[in-house]
Amino acid sequence: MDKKAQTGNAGETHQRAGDDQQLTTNHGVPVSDNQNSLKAGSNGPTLLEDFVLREKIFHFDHERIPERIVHARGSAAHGYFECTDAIPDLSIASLFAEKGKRTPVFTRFSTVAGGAGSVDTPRDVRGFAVKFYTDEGNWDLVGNNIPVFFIQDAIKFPDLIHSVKMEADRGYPQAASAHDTFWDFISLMPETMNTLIWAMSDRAIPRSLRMMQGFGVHTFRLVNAEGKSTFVKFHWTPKLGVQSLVWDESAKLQGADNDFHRRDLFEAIEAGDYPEWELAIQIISDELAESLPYSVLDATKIVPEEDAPLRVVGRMVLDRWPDNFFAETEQSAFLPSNVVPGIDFTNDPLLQGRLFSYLDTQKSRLGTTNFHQIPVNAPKCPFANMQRDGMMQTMIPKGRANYEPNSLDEAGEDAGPRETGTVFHTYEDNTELGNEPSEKLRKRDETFGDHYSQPRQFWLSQTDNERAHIASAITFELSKVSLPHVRDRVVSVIQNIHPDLGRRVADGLGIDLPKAAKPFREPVELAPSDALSIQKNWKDTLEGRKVGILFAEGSDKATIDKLKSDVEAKGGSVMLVAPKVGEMEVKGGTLAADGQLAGSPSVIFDAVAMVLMPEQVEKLKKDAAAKAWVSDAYAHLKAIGHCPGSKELLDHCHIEADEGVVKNEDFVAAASKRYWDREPKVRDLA
Ligand code: HDE
Repeated sequence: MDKKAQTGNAGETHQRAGDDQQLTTNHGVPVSDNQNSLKAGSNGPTLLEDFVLREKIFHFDHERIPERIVHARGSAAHGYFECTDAIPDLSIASLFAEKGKRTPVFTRFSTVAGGAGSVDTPRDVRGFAVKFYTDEGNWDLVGNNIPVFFIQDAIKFPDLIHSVKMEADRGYPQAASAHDTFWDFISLMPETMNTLIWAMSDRAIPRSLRMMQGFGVHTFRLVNAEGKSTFVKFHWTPKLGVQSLVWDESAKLQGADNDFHRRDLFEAIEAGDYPEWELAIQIISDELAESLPYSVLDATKIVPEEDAPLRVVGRMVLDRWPDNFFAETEQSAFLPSNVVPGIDFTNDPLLQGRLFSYLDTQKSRLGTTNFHQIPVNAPKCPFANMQRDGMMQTMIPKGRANYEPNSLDEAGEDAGPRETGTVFHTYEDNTELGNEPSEKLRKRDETFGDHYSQPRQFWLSQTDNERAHIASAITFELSKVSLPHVRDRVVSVIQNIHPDLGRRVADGLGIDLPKAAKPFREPVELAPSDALSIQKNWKDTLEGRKVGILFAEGSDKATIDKLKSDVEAKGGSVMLVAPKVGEMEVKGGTLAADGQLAGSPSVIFDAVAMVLMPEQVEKLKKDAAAKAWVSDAYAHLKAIGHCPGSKELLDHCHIEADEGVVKNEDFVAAASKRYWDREPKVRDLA
């Protein structure tokens, strides 16, 4: 009997209604009329007999499934992982076996707190989940864009999430941490401090999903053919560099384009401008792990790149948008417990809890233990076992072999799958890092009690401007907290990160500086690390960036064409914006805009240029959308290109000349940067 036919992959069913296809019911019955229900007379009642109507409405009524309890809003794409540096010395994982080997992937990015229909640019951690369909099973690296997590032990996860989600009685705020319950929890749980400072930094307002790092967060282990284990952390580095928004820009984007990140990912893939990341491993030798003043099993801590450098092992390219959002993105199920031979867990107590949670949640979200048969979740290698039945079973196993051991083969029947070939062996040593397997206890390693050394290291590693953003972000969030004792407690706790931070936030809020809280364990001095700063690693490039060019009737076409082709030559994309979208007369021909001014505010661009005649500027000076276009671009520290005609609009908006406000001739060189030095001129930072 053909074993593959008995137990192979769930097939992909593509249901397409095309011009040449007859419309049918779900049971294949051809439908004669999709416009009118069946009635007793044209003014008569609808008949219960109408199975076409009933089936259609029945199906519609049940189209939604429960959204993810966290990470509900997400966007995903298909692609591949290519090994660029084989590591058979470290792992037998087949995807790392040889240079050039490609493994299909499905990658989903998400916000954490908001619902599925919430916005793309709140201040929030972003999920970065990758499913590798390896030839020895699926490996899911379910990470975030921040390398640390708020809590150390899975038992605190429901509390953390309850506190950050909309408040239980009032149902708001949606997709925001700026409220009482989150800060109440945070202030009582100093282990959150390291992730908090990351989450209050510009990391939490990424410019694009294509411009975020990703991290596996936990320490994992690679296991080689000799059974030797090596601790590693996984890092994704975006080819386009890491870029963030400024807070005012991200807040305004929530009105201008709810789908800012999803649209950007879709458009990039449609344009063939495929998002790409490098995957690196950070190898943490046992000696290093033992010498560090914190535990590598503590997910609230990083291991600085200066201590354990990154070794690039591959790249991921996302080159295909899902055919159907629900079937693939919504129904995708990622499980940290999905590992393959050569990759294994560590005793990180947060990771250990995740190994249970993700399997469990799929039953309530996808409704069946057979969620692994949904095409996006099914392995692309054959799978075979004795698990049977359950709701929505779509496979048809043949034969009697649904138990093991059996001797059916002795009677010439198929006996079912056996354990042969490469198998997953759990790494057995449980005495690493000084662990003493002992009596049952509810206890953490002592070093887990150091809550402040790393957030202080993060603070000291930032530029002055980034520090101002962190202090302002905490000030903003606490300004939304209505319980004074919570605000005070946060300020007393964050003083342990750095006295400056506490002072600046107290000052920004206009409250007295409370006494610093007593740390559970005195912090140690850690050397600052440049890798922790976005601005120190900023990549001046137009690749993947979008430029808006404002024009109107009578503008000079040659100037617009040149600006457009120069930006595109540097890898950027251009959107033409005008007060009207229809084709209009311009000097040298006709031109149609891609977007109307009122619906294409400058927040959706990385840099803007204007090609306008003086008489058009006179009109635009009375248009609030035009003034906001210019003033916001300036306030969001973007390059602004202008011609002699449009300069008047800048003056009208009180835009002061600086390095980023340039003539159109110099625009392309200026457009790849943000002008941080301008910030003190446009807002009062804490
Ligand atoms: Fe998750 N997390 N998580 N998480 N998580 C989920 O699983 C959970 C944690 C992360 O695009 C849920 O299928 C527990 C850390 C991502 O579908 C749920 C704990 C990290 C995604 C769940 C954590 C993450 C999730 C909700 C503490 C970064 C979205 C739906 C022990 C390393 C995956 C689902 C996607 C999703 C539980 C902590 C990242 C409920 C119990 C740490 C990227 O099972």
